[in-house]
Amino acid sequence: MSYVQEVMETVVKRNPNEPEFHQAVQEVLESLEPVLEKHPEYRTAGILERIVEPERQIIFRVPWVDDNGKVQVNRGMRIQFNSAIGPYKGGLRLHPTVYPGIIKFLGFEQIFKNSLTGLPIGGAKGGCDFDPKGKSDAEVMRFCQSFMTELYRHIGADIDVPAGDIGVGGREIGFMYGQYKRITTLYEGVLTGKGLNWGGSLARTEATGYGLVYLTDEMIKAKGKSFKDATVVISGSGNVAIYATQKVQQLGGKVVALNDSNGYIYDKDGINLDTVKRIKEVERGRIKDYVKVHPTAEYFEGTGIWKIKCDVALPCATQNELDEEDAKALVANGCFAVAEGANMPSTPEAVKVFQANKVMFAPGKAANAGGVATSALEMSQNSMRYSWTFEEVDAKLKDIMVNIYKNASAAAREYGYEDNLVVGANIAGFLKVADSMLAQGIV
Ligand code: NDP
Ligand code: 2IT
Repeated sequence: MSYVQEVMETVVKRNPNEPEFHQAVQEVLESLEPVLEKHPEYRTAGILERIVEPERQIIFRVPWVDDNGKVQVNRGMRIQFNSAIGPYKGGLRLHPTVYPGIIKFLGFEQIFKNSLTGLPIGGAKGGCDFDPKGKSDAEVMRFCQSFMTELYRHIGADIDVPAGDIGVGGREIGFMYGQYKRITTLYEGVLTGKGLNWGGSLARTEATGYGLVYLTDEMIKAKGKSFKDATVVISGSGNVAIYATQKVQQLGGKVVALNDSNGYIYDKDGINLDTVKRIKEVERGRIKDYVKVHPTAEYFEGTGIWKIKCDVALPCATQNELDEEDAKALVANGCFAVAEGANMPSTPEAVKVFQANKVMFAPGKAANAGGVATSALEMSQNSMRYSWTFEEVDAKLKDIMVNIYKNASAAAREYGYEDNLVVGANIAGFLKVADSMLAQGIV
């Protein structure tokens, strides 16, 4: 049995019933085969056995009282995966589907993503099975305060710095920051995605979506394509989808569809982003409300967004939202590039379809790294007690995304996988972490 197979077996055995985690590990380990062959020292030092096992997993009770006076209990967690290259860093997800298998897959991906940014941040993820939908601001605040009342003892500006993910935006970060400060008396950069008046970075809100489009632009330019006049389909309508749409529009592309977990909108004239921002960022409403304002647009209940004809597809909602059938539909409709704003949105079968049909493909850990990269820039600004302008942060973000593309492409080429950014991103992200682990001994 190969080294990779051996480690994979242990992962499945030790983490039963966690298919998303198995999927993320399988993809990374497979693409490391050529590296492991060239560098037997990684096996000798047990790098794979160690990298697939989180350094620390914290699971805790989150009790809170709803607006009817009823006691509610959720399960919170933080999985601190790897601190070889810096303090733990990664988002918090609030969604009813959260369980350790989801947080482990996200935390594992985060190790390599964070390494690709070139900045000194380790990998972690956390979250809770709390559903923010339909909750009042007061309920969200009581939940966030209770969540932080346990989490605070495990984090710190130089220990572990959480941020947003699905269901966690500026409002939630604010409530959590307030509670952290109240308990510890520390005014420090313990969370990123903070408000601009209290330590947040300009361009962090836009960063994941903008970064996704910067990297995609670089990838398609290399093959003589551009966003100018391209038709683009984007899934989701949250933070990542909104700012990806904005950047595509700035580059002259036309975004014709967006969705949420209920259904999708198709606007042949191009999405009006002001309407989407009002519905999603202000009213916290549903995407179907869009057609009330734009009656020439159409709303379709359920899935099906990938059946729309487009040149570029940017999945920005959630894991495994784009399957083999969707990938075939995109190929049949002439789509030439797919880049993942979400974490692991394409199933392994879908990725195979893209690669077999020479569709340019950028995996999430490269394409959506702009969010966490800008979080690391927020940490730097907090340490300096200084803030950069929007233009300064945006320029750094762009530079980081271009470098991620170049480094992943170069790693793919070096190991004989020209144009395979899945392999390239995994190898480039892995090497820096693995060499740091080697240098730091068996820990
Ligand atoms: P938001 O909560 O702002 O938005 C999530 C969007 O995805 C919503 O439109 C939501 O619809 C939709 N969605 C969520 N779950 C599902 C589901 N099970 N089925 C269908 N649609 C769903 O989150 P973000 O925009 O921040 O995150 C989107 C993705 O990007 C996630 O995969 C996240 O891990 C990833 N990401 C986020 C980063 C960030 O900085 N925020 C950085 C890097 C990656 P609904 O409202 O109906 O639930
Ligand atoms: O998946 C991700 O990279 C994020 N949700 C952002 C994490 C961060 O620390 O900004």
